[in-house]
Amino acid sequence: MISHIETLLVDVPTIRPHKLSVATMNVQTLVLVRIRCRDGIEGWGEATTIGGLAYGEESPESVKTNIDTHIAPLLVGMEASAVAKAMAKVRKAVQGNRFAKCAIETALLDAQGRRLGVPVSELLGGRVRDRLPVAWTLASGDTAKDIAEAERMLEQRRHCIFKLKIGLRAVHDDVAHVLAIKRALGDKASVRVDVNQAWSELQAMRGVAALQDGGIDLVEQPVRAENRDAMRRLARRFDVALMADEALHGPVDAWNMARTEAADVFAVKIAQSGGLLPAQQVAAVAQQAGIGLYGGTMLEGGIGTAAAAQLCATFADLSWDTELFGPLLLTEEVLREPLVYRDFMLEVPTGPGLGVTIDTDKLRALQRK
Ligand code: MUC
Ligand code: MG
Repeated sequence: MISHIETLLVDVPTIRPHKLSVATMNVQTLVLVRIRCRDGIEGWGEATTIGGLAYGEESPESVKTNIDTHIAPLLVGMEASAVAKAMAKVRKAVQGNRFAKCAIETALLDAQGRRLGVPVSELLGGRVRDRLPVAWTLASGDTAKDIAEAERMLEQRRHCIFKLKIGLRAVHDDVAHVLAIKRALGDKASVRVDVNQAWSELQAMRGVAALQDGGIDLVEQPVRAENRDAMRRLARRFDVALMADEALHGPVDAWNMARTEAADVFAVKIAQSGGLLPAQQVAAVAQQAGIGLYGGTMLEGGIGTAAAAQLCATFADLSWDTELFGPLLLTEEVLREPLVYRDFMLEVPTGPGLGVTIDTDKLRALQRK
């Protein structure tokens, strides 16, 4: 039986400013959820977003308030091992709030995995892989710094796929920045960009053409999420892979994007999808439609990253890799044993549940009072 649900806000400085078109991050606020059960088992989940309300319509504070006030009371007293039943109740009673739902579902699955002695990946049908290729985001805002950072990552064999955050500057300045990095790295790396919705369709036509000519492998969400028609026209016009990110708020969006041929690749994110199970449905739609898969992140810490890794391990086809590097962008680790990044890969934890142990003393110290 679910006996107690607690939410914590944890503010962690980033290792350097992380510049997106929607926000510059110097701190990441992790929203962590702990579910305690009558049988002594507990589970953890995470609902982290980017830049307060700059990225999505849920803020860390709204996630906490809505879980504490509206979601937890629905669940306390319910059977903890009936995860689907608990989530059906939440999905029926609560509109939207996909990040909050993701944290709750993650914590319930973590607890259930621990109860049964299996990793969450086994509850999702089982693994196809134990290691995931991980991209790194270059977003210092400075071309020379980004090149030096990429060279370091290649040398350390940590990342050979780089995603560049653009959309803040004029299109030709952004393109010059990206192509300078691509020229410096050559064939040693895959270079991709994320515009985070910043371009109009006309800007995108100019920008994507130049990026494609310069050997860039993928362009992520160049235009507004709701402008599915522009995405479709861009996908049809260019050969470079076009990826949907903010446009995907779960399986219904996935189906509509697939039906209208509005993307070549889906960034599958557990939080944006509303949980691991809905994210698995997003992936299923993609696979049926011949759309490529990419394991996306909201720059979560160790708990959310482990959860996403458990899901991505179940994808038969993961042709566009993952970007599950969130913990590496943060100055503080909330896990007792950090996730293992080695040889350009993240190793998917093999222990029960999410396969990670929380450092509760550390968490108490970091927790927002
Ligand atoms: C996004 O839009 O993809 C993922 C990696 C990163 O640096 O930012 C996030 C958000
Ligand atoms: Mg993105």
